[in-house]
Amino acid sequence: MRSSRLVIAALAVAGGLAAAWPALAGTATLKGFVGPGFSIGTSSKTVAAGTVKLVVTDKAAIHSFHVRGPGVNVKTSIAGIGTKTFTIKLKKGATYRFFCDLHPDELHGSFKAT
Ligand SMILES: [Cu+2]
Repeated sequence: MRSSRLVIAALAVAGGLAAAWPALAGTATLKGFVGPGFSIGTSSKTVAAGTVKLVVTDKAAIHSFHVRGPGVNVKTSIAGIGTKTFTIKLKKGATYRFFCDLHPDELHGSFKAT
């Protein structure tokens, strides 16, 4: 009785790992930055649609990095600095805008999911 339960638990763990593995391998990475000074940008103007790891480096205590578009609305804080990673899901053909919440007219840009 006891050993059969262990086997079932082990099979469930192995199945879970197998399911998670291909998703991790296929995840694209997009880098975003804001600061120092009045600068904002991303590592690319286009990124593959689907699950994307967005790594934002926020070097300014007066800016945020805010990304908005279909199904996505993530941001760093204005006062905070440092690196923050978001897992976002991009829709094919959609345009995503990024900007600073405090200076949206000066600091903004966009990228497209292809
Ligand atoms: Cu700002």
